[in-house]
Amino acid sequence: MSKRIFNLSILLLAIGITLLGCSKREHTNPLDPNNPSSNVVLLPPPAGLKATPDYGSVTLTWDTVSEAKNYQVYRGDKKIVTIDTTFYEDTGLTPGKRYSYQVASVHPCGLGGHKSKPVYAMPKKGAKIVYSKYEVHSDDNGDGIVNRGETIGLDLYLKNTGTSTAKRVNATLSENDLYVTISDNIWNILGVDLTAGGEAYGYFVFTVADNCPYNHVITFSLSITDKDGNAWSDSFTVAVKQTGAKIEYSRYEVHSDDNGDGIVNRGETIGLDLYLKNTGTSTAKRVNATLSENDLYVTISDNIWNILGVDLTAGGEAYGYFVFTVADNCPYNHVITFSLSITDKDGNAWSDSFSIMVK
Ligand SMILES: [Ca+2]
Ligand SMILES: [Ca+2]
Repeated sequence: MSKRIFNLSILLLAIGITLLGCSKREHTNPLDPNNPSSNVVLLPPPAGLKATPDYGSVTLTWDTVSEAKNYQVYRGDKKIVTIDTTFYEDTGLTPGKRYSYQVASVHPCGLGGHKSKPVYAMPKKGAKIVYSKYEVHSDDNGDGIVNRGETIGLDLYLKNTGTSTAKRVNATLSENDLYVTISDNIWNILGVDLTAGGEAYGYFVFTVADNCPYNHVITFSLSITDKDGNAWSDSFTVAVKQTGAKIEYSRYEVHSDDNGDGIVNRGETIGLDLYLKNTGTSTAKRVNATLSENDLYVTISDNIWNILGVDLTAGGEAYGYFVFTVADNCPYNHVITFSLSITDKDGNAWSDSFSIMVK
């Protein structure tokens, strides 16, 4: 046998003995004289174990043990989970019953160490009402998104995450926001009973100011009570978004010209029906458009879309009237490029352009 192979054999033997010590130890009677002495030193239990009761649950937290692979959590004598975090929420517990918990550190080879000293917790009894979710019930442009300048009807859902029924639940909404005015702040299903796990919704109304910045986040506070004198507070946020409207140039028609042939000729004053289209996903409110050009041969005399303030629904089209004059010395086949600047009430701004050839 060469020296190299001999060394390899020694190494494999050493690994084998280590693995044997690691895997057998847990199942071996320490009084058994055949118990192989192991070089594995079990890890100490984590310090700082805390048990915090909630409604029907207990949350455990503990300090990290630096060498631990993971942790074994015991409820009473029963190992309920092996986990690699330093927290665990034990749910589905009986309110009012006392539970004990211990945690052990697991060595990288898989052996669990000694358990920590037990800690105790008693899951709470009773009702607990919290914010669950909201849905936009109504808004001005009908896209279901909270936009600035809109009055919003909000379906607000509350949930009972406790263990018993809350009777005659009442909720009021408040905020401390420069851009928001609540006009209906009382939950309109006053007095509903909410069973454990149950959900119910009420209706609130608020208005967002015209000058509210986009992506502004409104924080609402909820104050909730029930007949039995319980009181809870919760909060939730609503973001103010830009609308999904997008206004673009669609087409034009010559509404009037000097010789009545419907063609733009030099020397003519042209009345133009200009069509705009909403290719976005929500209504653009109070649309405004102005026309401009940078052309030696063109003078615009009416550059404001004359149907100012029209609302354009998603997919909708509307036209306005513009007037311009083409100079007498404009070359034939000259192409005029017009620019469009478009805005709406929600502060959206779009630009587009189109061209007309002088024949
Ligand atoms: Ca909206
Ligand atoms: Ca003409």
